[in-house]
This record gives sequence, C-alpha cells and structure tokens, in this order.
Amino acid sequence: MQSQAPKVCIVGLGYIGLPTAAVIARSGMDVLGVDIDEAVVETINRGEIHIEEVDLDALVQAVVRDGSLRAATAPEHADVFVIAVPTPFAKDGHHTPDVSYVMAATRAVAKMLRPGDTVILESTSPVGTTEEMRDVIAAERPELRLPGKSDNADIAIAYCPERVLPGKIIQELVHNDRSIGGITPECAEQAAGFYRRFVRGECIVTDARSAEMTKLVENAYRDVNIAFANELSIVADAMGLDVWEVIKLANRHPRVNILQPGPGVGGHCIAVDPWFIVHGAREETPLIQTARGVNEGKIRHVIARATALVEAHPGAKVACLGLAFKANIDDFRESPARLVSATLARKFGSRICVVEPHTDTLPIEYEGTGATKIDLDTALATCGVLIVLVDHDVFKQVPLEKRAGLQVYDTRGIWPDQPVVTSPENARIRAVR
Ligand code: SAJ
Repeated sequence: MQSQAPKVCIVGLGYIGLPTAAVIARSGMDVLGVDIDEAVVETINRGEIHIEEVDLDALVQAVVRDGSLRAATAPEHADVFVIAVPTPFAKDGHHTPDVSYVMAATRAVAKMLRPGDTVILESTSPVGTTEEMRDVIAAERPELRLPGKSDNADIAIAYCPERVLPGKIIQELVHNDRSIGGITPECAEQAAGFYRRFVRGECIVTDARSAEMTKLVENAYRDVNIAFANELSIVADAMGLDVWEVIKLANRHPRVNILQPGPGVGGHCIAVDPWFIVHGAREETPLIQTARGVNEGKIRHVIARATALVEAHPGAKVACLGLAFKANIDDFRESPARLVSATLARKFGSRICVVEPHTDTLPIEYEGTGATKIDLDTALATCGVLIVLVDHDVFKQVPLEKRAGLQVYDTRGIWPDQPVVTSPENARIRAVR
C-alpha cells in the first residue's frame, strides 16, 4: 500500500456502499462512488441521499461539498476498488445465491486494473466467490499475473465483509473489527493496509474463504438464536406462560443469554445469509435449516393468533403497530410486521389500521384492501384491538392508562405492564395448532 492516500472506487451505492464511500472520503481519500442507477448518482452529486441512515445525510453533504466524494455510472481507474453490490437469491425457488451483480461489477473493474491495484469484495457472498472474481479478472485481463495463479501477482484480491448494524452504520463502520481475507497472505496484508486508514477496530487478516464463511456464520448464529427465542414464545403461548418473564429470569443465569422473540426475522441479511451456507452444504446443515423454518413459522403463528383475536372482537377497529423490519428504522423491506398487517388487511379490510411513524403512505400491497394509515394517538383513541409488531421507541412510551382497556397482542414484549387477558381467542389459537 502506497503511503500517499489511495484513490478509491466503490461500486454499488446502497445501504453499505454509500456509507462506506462517505466514511472513506471523510478520512482523506479521494472516492468515486459508482451506481448503475442514474437517479442515485444525481442525488449523491447534489449532496443528498436516497436511503435513510443515522447521520448519513450530513456526512454525504460534507464530503460531496469538499470534493472528496463524487458519483458516476461507470468506474474509473483507482488504486483500490471496493465492490458492494447486492447478492440476492436466484429466482429458482431454492434459495440459490445469485452472484451475477458481483461478477458484472468485477468485469467493469477488470478493465481499469493496473499493477499495484487492490480489488476488495464486501458483498455477503457464498464461499468461493472471491476466487471466482479472480477467475473473471483472469478471463478479462489474461496479461495480468493474478494471486493464487502466479508468484509475484500484479494485483491484490481480498474479501472483507461488512458487518454494520442498520441504524448504527456510520459508527460501526469505523469502530467494528474487520476480518480481511486475501486470496494470498500478501493480498490480505495489502487490503488490511487500506482498511487501517479509516477503521479504528482491529483489522484481522485471514484467507478469503474463511472470511466469506465468517460473515455467513455471524448471521446464521443470530438466526439460530432468534429461532430459539421464537420457539420458546410459541411454547409459552401453548402453555399459557409469559415468555418475556421466563426469558428475563433465565437470563439471570451467568451463562444464559436468550434473545428476544418477535413476529419473525426480517431484513436482508439474517433471513438470507444462512441459506448461503446451506447452499454449500445442504446435508450438513439440519440446525441452520430448522432455524430458518422456525423463524418463518413464527410469522404464520403470529398471523393465526392475530386473526383469532380480530375475529373474537368483530365490532372493533384494529391497529397494527409498525411496518419496519426492526425498531426505529424506516426500512420496510423483508419485514414480518408488514407481512402480518398486509395479510390482516386482505382478510379484514377497513377494520385494519396501520401505525408507522416512519412513513406517510402504506406500501403497494395494501391498495384496494380498505386498510388505512393512522397516527398513534388516533389508534389509541379509536381502536379496540392493538397488535404490536415493531418495538419502535414511540410505541414503548405509550403509558398503561392509554391502553389498559384495549385488547393487546404484543409480539415484541414492549409492554410488560399490560394486564394479561385469558380470552377465548387464546384457547382458539391453541386449537388452531
Ligand atoms: N430480531 C429478533 N429478536 C432479537 C434480535 C433481532 O426478533 O433478539 C429480529 C429483528 O426484529 C429483525 C431481524 O431479527 O427483524 C434482524 O435484526 P438484527 O438487528 O438482528 O440484524 P440486522 O439484519 O439489522 O443486521 C444484521 C447484523 N448481524 C448480526 O448481528 C450478526 C449486522 O451486524 C450485519 O452487518 C447485518 O445483519 C448484515 O448486513 O449482514
């Protein structure tokens, strides 16, 4: 790594690429952000952002204004290329990872490469993807000596997964430790030299395949642990127990730390990445596959329980609290809360109201159902049934006197003081299973 600040090109300006580009630009490097979406490029070049993330707007505005970050629709030569494009599922119905965006970005970058450059993949990817990138570069640029293929490689290729939490991305980008996996040890060291310029956490070097697996393992670990909590919540419903009380007490054991049940696992990572491990080792992953099944099953359980509650109170309006996939964010993609309330909206039409402080409109699937969006105060004043689907702080703060007389199904356990009602619908849910 040259001691002079390297020029950096980041391909993909989404939830990871844009904050990463902005943080790197802030650290004094000259950054070009690349996205195929012209509207995204224009927005960023105006110093604005197309995604919501805490503190990102002011940061992007500052680095665009001082010229250290600019955006374009095609890459230009840089010393370091960082690829942060989506790796969705293929549309084959088997949860097969689709790395075609990674390979398209690699081909675009390959054309620019000069000896001494570094190419880093950050996208969550199945094991072996970084080597596949190397092979794509080899096909595009047969004259380059590539790592793992010849000694004295001309360029470095490495995998360094992002591991930042939505809502804390800017802070975690700087302070989290990073696993940096090179195709060779030299590649890892060259990439680590780049990250050490803006990361305050430890930059730990390893091989590319281990780094790829590490990222998948982190999210599969969380999925398995959330599945345990969700299974307990279903058991507690069957036994008439308060799962939050049981978890709170069990967690007083010095070696027990159970996560929180919810309406299912949402977002674009935890519910997706375990399948990337399964894809590479289907026979060897019964636990990971079962955890996915438990977390998917929890969504169906919540829909069944909520349906029974709504049916048991035929005259009441129903408020579904929250659309986001988790607390205090405005990201509604892959959200179990959204799936639950949209399903109720299709079943019960205009009886269903949705409360979500982070948006002015309801997503498209509510169109024609008759469901409406209302604010929290209106919900508390007009709805007889509340279904808590997201633990936003504004919901947690609702005092008991405003909800004491209402029928409440709290899937997040945000209101421990809510009186427990032993109602016919609870019995019915037991019968449903
Ligand atoms: N959830 C529960 N109970 C819990 C914790 C979470 O039901 O106790 C649910 C949430 O409500 C949400 C889902 O799980 O629907 C995922 O939320 P999350 O906060 O666990 O994770 P993400 O998807 O926001 O971010 C994860 C993080 N991974 C880990 O914590 C291992 C983050 O560090 C990764 O960078 C991110 O995935 C990613 O991009 O891979």
